[in-house]
Amino acid sequence: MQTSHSEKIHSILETAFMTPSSATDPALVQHQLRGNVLVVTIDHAPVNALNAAVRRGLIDAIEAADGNASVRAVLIVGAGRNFIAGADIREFGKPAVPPSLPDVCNRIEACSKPVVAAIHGAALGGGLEVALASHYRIAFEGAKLGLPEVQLGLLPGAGGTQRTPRLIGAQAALSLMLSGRHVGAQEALRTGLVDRVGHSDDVLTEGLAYAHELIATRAAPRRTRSAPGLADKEASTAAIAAARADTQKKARGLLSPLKIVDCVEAALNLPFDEGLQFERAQFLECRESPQRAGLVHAFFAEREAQKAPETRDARARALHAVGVIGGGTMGAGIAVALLDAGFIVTMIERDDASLARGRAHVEKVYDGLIAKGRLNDEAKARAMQRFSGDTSYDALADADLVIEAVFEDMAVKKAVFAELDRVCKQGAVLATNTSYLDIDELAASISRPQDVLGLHFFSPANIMKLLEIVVPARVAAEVVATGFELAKKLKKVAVRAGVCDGFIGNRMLAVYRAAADHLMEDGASPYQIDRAVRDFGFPMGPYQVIDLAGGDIGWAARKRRAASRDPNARYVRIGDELCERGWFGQKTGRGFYRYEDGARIGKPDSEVEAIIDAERARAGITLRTFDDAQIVRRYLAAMINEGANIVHEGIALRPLDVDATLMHGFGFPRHRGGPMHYADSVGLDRVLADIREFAQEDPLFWRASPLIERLVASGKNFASLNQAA
Ligand code: 3H9
Repeated sequence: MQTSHSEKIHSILETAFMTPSSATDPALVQHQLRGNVLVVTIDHAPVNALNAAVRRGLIDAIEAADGNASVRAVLIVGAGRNFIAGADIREFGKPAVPPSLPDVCNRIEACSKPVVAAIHGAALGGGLEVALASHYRIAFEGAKLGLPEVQLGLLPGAGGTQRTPRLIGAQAALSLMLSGRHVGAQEALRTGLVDRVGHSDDVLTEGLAYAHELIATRAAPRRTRSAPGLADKEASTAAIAAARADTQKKARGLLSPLKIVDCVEAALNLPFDEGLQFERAQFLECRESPQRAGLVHAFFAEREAQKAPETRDARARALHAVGVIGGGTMGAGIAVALLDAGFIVTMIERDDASLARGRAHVEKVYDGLIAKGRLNDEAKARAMQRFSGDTSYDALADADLVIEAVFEDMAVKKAVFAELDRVCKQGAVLATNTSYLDIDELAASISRPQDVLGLHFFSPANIMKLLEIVVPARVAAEVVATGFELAKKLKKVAVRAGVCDGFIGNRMLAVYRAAADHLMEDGASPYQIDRAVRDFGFPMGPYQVIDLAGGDIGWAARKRRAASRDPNARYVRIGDELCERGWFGQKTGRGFYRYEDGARIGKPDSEVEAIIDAERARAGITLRTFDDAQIVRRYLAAMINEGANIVHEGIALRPLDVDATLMHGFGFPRHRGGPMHYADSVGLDRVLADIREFAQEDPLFWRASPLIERLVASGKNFASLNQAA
């Protein structure tokens, strides 16, 4: 459908008698008289974002419509796959260029001829606001309408907060703007966001037919500013109060959600133009905030991270059938992620009993979703039809990709890979889900190292968005490209990582957790550390995470690494002490917290505090107090410094890859844009000064990254490295 529409629009653009709408950029908005309808086409690839030239072009087009007596109606359409994806996000943070989008929307609304918006694909943010300022709206099947500004730290700032509630009521408008979710054409029709749904493939023809119908019935411009959606003042007041109470609970320091509620209140209580002014002031405050900068950085970082050099240079191999080795929590989660993306999955386990357990793990994930009402039995049955299990590797002969998720032990993994080498067809991608083992060594152990890739999922693998694509030295570019293609199909954020202990995420985790341990031994309680980290914006503090994942996992890793640890490096034994008592966290009812009667939220434990005190005494620590800000400074400095080392060594391609990793795999607050963006926002020189100050106490742990030193010396920041790949 979209192709035919876009082809049509482009063929119109190529015809004669076209009037460029903007002297500065003639191609972006075109208008052409088709009979008595002025067709205004926005053609700004890839998503018709409303940059200055498009805004100017829209005003010119409406002026042209008003000034031409032959024009009886206006039809606004988007070329390509979308109507309009919103304001041009790349313009934020740069000097504003007139006309502003609110002025454009007001001009459209003031047009003396009926204006129809024909919506296909995305009509988001400012794009939907253009449609709301139009007088009539038709949305086509497959359209995505929404006001997602909140996800960028903004609010709809081109009349959206004033027009939407007038059109669909306060409650529905608040729900749309506070969630940022997209709605389809049918739902948009039901809520009153649009007037009709278009069913044909031909947006232009059906849009024109609608415009002609309006002309024939002498329909007048119908301005949303006068729509009656807020007529029931009592219901609107109640909806606003409820949204405010809910948002106060959930917003966690975010600026724009409460401002959205304030704007809807202004829509209810103020005349339209005053409401617009109020909205503008709130919008500008959000636009200038560091939260907006962080969230826009996050938006681009997760898209840029997908553009590894191999995805440009090589073609992905075809993927249909996938094998998963191991039916534990990780293997089952990976299997579910694959099934959800439509793959045929074969699970391999060593014997029937293990296979039955693996299958049960997979079913348990689906049953959990059914219990929460997110899935029905039929959908589960459909997914399970594509699932099979076997105890023989021979069942993988036709697999296009195999992902092993067995025990973290090099010898065990090598044995698995030897089998894969034996049975898999030529060209199959052989992937390991190892968290830290040397994938170069693993690849070198078989006859086809060019096919070996790291695919590091995070638990629960069907939920967590992050997928580290770990690139060993001898892998073929097309195998790496296949990893990125898989991530796209799984709807994951893929980040390219080099081979090292822990890759990007877990390597950083080890360091900032050590910084937390040092703080704890020096005098901060784990409860204070968790609170300070949560208040910064992480969903959980480090000790809550340990209790959730199981303290025994880190304990086993520490024991494994004991022999290779630098004997001069500071080592905090508190975690080991807890594990020696069998306190592994939630699953054992005790860890850093106490979980009474299966509670998921732990309570501080005085016995843990006594153990910490004893360890402090044993280590001869002179106790100090830290305020929350000091805790966060150390925690973040350790994270940023290791992130810089990772970029310096080429393990991550750019700082933005580190940001995407921490945001999608480790709960780094999105509105702060990831640790590297955060470092830039506080000033890299300040971070370096912190590291140097902390180094006076522990020079071994706090060694400033050469990359930070170099950037500070040359007056640059991490952002300056994000362009180069
Ligand atoms: C707003 O409107 C404020 C107003 O209320 C008030 C103003 C006064 N600008 O995602 P994709 C780029 S705030 C600039 O991979 P898809 C994107 O970076 C805005 N660029 O494609 C990528 O570039 P590249 C509210 C944008 O098909 C390319 O387009 N709107 C914008 O998977 C393709 O993007 C939003 O928040 C933009 N607005 O998904 C909508 N949008 O090729 C944000 C995209 O160089 N956009 N790009 O990597 C989206 O949700 C998705 O991009 C969309 C397409 C669903 C449209």
